Amino acid sequence: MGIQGVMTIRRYLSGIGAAAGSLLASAALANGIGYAEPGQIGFQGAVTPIAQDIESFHNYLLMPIITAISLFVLALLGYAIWRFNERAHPTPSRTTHNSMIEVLWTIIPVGILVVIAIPSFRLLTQELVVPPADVTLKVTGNQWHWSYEYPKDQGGGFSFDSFMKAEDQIKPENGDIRLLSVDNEVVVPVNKTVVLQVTSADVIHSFVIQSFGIRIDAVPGRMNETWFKAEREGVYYGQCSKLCGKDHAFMPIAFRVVSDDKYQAWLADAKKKFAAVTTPSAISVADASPALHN
Ligand SMILES: [Cu+2]
Repeated sequence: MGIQGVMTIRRYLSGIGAAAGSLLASAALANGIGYAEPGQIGFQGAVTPIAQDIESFHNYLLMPIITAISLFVLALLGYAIWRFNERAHPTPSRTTHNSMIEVLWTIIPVGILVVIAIPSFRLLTQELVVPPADVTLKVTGNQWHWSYEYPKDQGGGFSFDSFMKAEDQIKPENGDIRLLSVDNEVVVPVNKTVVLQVTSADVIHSFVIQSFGIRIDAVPGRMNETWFKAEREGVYYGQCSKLCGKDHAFMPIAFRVVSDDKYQAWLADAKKKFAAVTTPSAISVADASPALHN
């Protein structure tokens, strides 16, 4: 083969490389940050350290182990079918015990579980040990919407309900997403530790925002705490993740992460806008008896 041929092959190979590269890049881009793309496989883009750790724990530890075990079992199965079928192996062995193999198939799985457990517990500790808060928010699940309260000592002192936008209010040109956008978004500052105190006014709901790596149950009569520190501005969506009644699928969560200045400006506006409503308990009374609410 002459130099011409080598060049052609090289061009061809680099073409394949570029195609594979752009395929990979578009696959990575297909994962929406803050919401799921149609046909997406894998996690929504992570914007907190915890969400990044969850993602790498899954991608670089769990997936390789699961894949290796599945391939190993498949190979064993194939080997047994090929080697020990009746035609290939007419007189079967009468062996019932083999101490070596029995010790191995106990020790090796235990070893694998320990390898998984150590980083898993480390991750759980990070999630469950709540650091000192820059902003604290009370989140209440209701059938079927979320309400949020900003405490007074942090410049808040108001609360509001957040309902899913109806189909006819969705404006894709404004960034609205069907079944996810809400009338009142929660606004929080970027790079600040936000602690959420989560409870419910009626049945058990579950508060989840994938890109923040948070998932916590909202249980009536109980307060659960979780936290996040978003490192990127943007709008991040979540959904109720515990079957809570007929509109379970229609009580989305929308958090807008903004710069500190924008957050302070929003806080000042929101205080006026939501001044009429004081506490979530006042909201639930108003919901139950509209006649009391003027
Ligand atoms: Cu719910």
